[in-house]
Amino acid sequence: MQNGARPSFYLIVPLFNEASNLERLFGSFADVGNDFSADFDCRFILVDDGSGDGTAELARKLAGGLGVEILAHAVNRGPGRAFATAFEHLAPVLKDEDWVATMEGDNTSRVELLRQMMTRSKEGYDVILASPYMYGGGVTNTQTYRWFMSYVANIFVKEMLGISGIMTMSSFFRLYRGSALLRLQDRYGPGIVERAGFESMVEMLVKMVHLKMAISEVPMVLDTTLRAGKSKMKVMKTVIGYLSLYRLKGRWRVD
Ligand SMILES: Nc1nc2c(ncn2[C@@H]2O[C@H](COP(=O)(O)OP(=O)(O)O)[C@@H](O)[C@H]2O)c(=O)[nH]1
Ligand SMILES: [Mg+2]
Repeated sequence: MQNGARPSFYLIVPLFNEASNLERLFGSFADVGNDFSADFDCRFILVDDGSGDGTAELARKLAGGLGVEILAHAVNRGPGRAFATAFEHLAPVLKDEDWVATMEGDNTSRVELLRQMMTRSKEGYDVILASPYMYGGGVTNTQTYRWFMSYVANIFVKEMLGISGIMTMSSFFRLYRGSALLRLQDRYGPGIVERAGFESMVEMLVKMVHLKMAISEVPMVLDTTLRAGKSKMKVMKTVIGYLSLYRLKGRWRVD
């Protein structure tokens, strides 16, 4: 998987019925390769989560020559399980000096921000979040009610978990230091996250806060017109998922 000499830059993307977004997504992989392949071996890890629209098949067709690995769940298990599958897959090869980015598969994660995220992380951060809710970020072309729900959920989750100083809790688009993921794996197991749903992104941050990791953010404007198709997030399931974190956060504490 690695040629040993250079650090790796891994990009993990969970996919559920994203066939219509794949061509553009692979274009983004080429952009990431251009930006990072001078310093890193770039590897793209896609996790197809039981899609019924031919996502995995199309991804295999488009993958040629780009350093893409496609992992697949036979049935839909949720984005948290997809991330756990990818982190477990990385566990045997991940090194301190590697970097791991995670992002959405619907082209709403703006990959050109990865350069800025990398610059920021070199100041010593363990994770950099792409943040629609910080100053300079934003959400555009989204129905007001959807934006409002997401905004309120973000505030509510922070209040519930007693976390302050982080503007965006739920974004998929992040850049992790390899050594930070290795510490998380050491403490919480190779998959790191145990929640199956969208709340797994918040779980990950709770665990990082418990381990006193350094977290920073860069502003991102989230533009949902960049994706083909609709959101796959199930609202009630996600609300229940967020609430379940309250019960679990104590169990994840480190002392
Ligand atoms: N593995 C997996 N990924 C999912 C699932 N639902 C959504 N995703 C992916 O998670 C990302 C975010 O989902 P999306 O539908 O864009 O949610 P939104 O951005 O909150 O509207 C996208 O890359 C989806 O393909 C799922 O059940 N399993
Ligand atoms: Mg999305």
